Amino acid sequence: MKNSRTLNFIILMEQILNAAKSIQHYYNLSAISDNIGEVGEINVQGEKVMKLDRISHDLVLHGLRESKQVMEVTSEEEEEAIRLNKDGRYFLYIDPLDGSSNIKHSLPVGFLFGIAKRNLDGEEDYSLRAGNEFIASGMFMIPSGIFTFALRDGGCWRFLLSESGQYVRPRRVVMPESPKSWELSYNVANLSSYPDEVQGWLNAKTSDFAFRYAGSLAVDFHRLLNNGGMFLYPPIVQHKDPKKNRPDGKLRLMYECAVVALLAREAGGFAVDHKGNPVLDVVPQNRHQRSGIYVGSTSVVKDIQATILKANS
Ligand code: AHM
Ligand code: MG
Repeated sequence: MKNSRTLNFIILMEQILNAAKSIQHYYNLSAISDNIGEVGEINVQGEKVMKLDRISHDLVLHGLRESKQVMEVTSEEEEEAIRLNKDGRYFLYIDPLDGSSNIKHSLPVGFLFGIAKRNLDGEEDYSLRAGNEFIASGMFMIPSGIFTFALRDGGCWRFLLSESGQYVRPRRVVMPESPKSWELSYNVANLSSYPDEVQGWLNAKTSDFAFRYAGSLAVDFHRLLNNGGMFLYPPIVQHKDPKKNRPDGKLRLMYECAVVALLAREAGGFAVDHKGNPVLDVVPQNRHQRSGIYVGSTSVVKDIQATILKANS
């Protein structure tokens, strides 16, 4: 018997929720079981792989494989696409452990994912999907377990994890309209390396906002959804060591930027990339493509978008 569409999605989500709980379990045991260190490998991003990065990737993959619903996975931890089930319905884009530099301090990290559907009308070409083709995206805070989930055109929702391991008390997340609580979140150490127009905007506007930066997209964005304002990771183009420039930004389009862009949109916000294009419209050319990002309250993001477009016109 064939499963209904809804049942297929529920089966997939059940595995994602279980994987998040398992990551939380390993995170909580990581210091005591000596899993906070590095594996001794460099990942496709040229970054050090932490033991917990690898464990989290394996846990999520195990769940996705078990679900039998997934055609292909793109993970921050694997250079190539991971083909799972040729009859699966979904494409998954995952950052199994975002903010790894927080692990050794026992500070929070996140698990980010985006979901797109296979081509149901004909042969699947395995093309890379833009964020506006995602049907859902989500983010778990670890170790609190708080789960934020966006369904395309269905809103952004937050669930708490009960003591007995159930996701409970769904609450709709809408970014606050009042600028009173708005915050800016960016790595201020990079300020002088940003494009001139971004530096100019920040110098003129920073004092209108509070400032917060945890150094983990999941953590910083989690907070921003509650308080409003803007998280930004602009391109680095004027570093005094030119080898450290990142003209396309640092964060990854498919499993970081597009994931938070959909969450933001469903919470009433907006996101643009380093060229001023809406993040959700960008069709990836490369699985691990980097992107600049400006995400948060719509009016703030539109304001910096206008500045970027004008400077590049
Ligand atoms: P990662 O741990 O998945 O590699 O994530 C990269 C992190 C993001 O979570 C965060 O926003 C950014 O890198 C912080 O970078 P920086 O230390 O340059 O401010
Ligand atoms: Mg990450």
